[in-house]
Parts: sequence; C-alpha cells; structure tokens
Amino acid sequence: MDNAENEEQPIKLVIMGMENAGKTTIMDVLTGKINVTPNKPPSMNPTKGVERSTILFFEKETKVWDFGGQESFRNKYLSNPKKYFYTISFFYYVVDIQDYYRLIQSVMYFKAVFNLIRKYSPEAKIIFLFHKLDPDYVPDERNLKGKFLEKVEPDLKLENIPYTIYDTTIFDIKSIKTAFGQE
Ligand SMILES: Nc1nc2c(ncn2[C@@H]2O[C@H](COP(=O)(O)OP(=O)(O)OP(=O)(O)O)[C@@H](O)[C@H]2O)c(=O)[nH]1
Ligand SMILES: [Mg+2]
Repeated sequence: MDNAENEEQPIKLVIMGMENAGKTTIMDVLTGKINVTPNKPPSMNPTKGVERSTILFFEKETKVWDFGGQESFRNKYLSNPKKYFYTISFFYYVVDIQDYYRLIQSVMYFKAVFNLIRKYSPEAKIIFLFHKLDPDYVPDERNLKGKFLEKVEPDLKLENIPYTIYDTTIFDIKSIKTAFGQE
C-alpha cells in the first residue's frame, strides 16, 4: 500500500472508561442524536460490547469504537487485545468525576488499557475527559479528578507521553464539542 492509499484509511477513535461513565451519551450529544434537557440526564442503555459508528472528526471520516464498560466486556477486551487495540489514532478515556465508588477500578482499567495501547498503537493520542462536571455540581472535597491524575500521571510522565485533559458535561454542549475539536 502506498502513502496516498494510506491517507485514505479512516481514522480510528476509541472511547473507553468504566460502565455508566457517560461515553455513549457523549457521542450521542456530539453527533446530535440526542438533545439534552437541562438537569435531566437522558436514560441510556448500557453498551453491549463495542458499538461502532462513523463521524466527521477534524473534517476526516473517522471510525468510532465505543467500548461498553461493564466488567464482562472489559475482561474480554483485555484478554484479546489484538482484536481491539491496533491502529488507534485517538484514545479517549472517560472518568465520571461523580463516581467515587468506581474511581480506583477506573484507574486500574486505564492502566491495563494504556499498556495495551502503548504496545499496539504507540502513536495514539491520549485524551482524558473528566466527565459529569455539571453546572450545578458541588465540588467534592474528595477531588476525584486529582486522585485519578495522581495515580496515572507518573506512568505517563515516566515515558514522556503527551496527553490532553478536558472537563466535560452533557449540560454544556460546548464542553463536549471542544473536547472533540469542534469549537
Ligand atoms: N449528570 C450527568 N449525567 C450524565 C452525563 N453524561 C451522561 N450521563 C448519564 O450517565 C448515565 C450513563 O450514560 P452512558 O452514556 O450510557 O454511559 P456509558 O459510559 O456509555 O456506559 P456503558 O455503555 O455501560 O459503558 C446515563 O444515565 C446518562 O444520562 C453528564 O454529563 N452529567
Ligand atoms: Mg455506552
């Protein structure tokens, strides 16, 4: 395959994180599939396995792989990495900053996936979304964002790996668009 053909390969963007983090809602808000009513999170179904779709991302056709985050699916991805982690250009990792209960699991899941992405898609850009930072959200002194970063940043810094961080909420559509380069 020559370079010209190569350039026409669709880009692969993955969005991962624990169950209930808000991944599918983020994609649906981004693509206009759902309209958000103030103060009312839309009712969503858990994603079963990987849901694939196509979006325009920086004006390029981009394949989105939305990885359902329930435990059985997480184990499946981790035990069969070659099926999931090749040729990724963008790796979005969503952390629910209101979910204290799942925070440590989310750190561990990130670390496991990160190792596989380093191996199979070393060029992937890493983007963290600290999500559900709703306008009326009262900051929690437990500081989940800080705790998460405290645990994962040393790994990234050790290898000098660049990453980007966004605070997002579906109740501020601009925050979602900005995280996907649309503002
Ligand atoms: N408060 C609040 N709730 C949100 C936000 N984004 C999503 N939610 C809610 O979070 C819940 C889970 O959303 P999903 O998009 O299904 O989560 P998911 O990460 O795709 O979950 P899995 O498919 O199981 O991995 C739903 O009730 C959403 O309405 C947000 O910005 N703020
Ligand atoms: Mg989902």
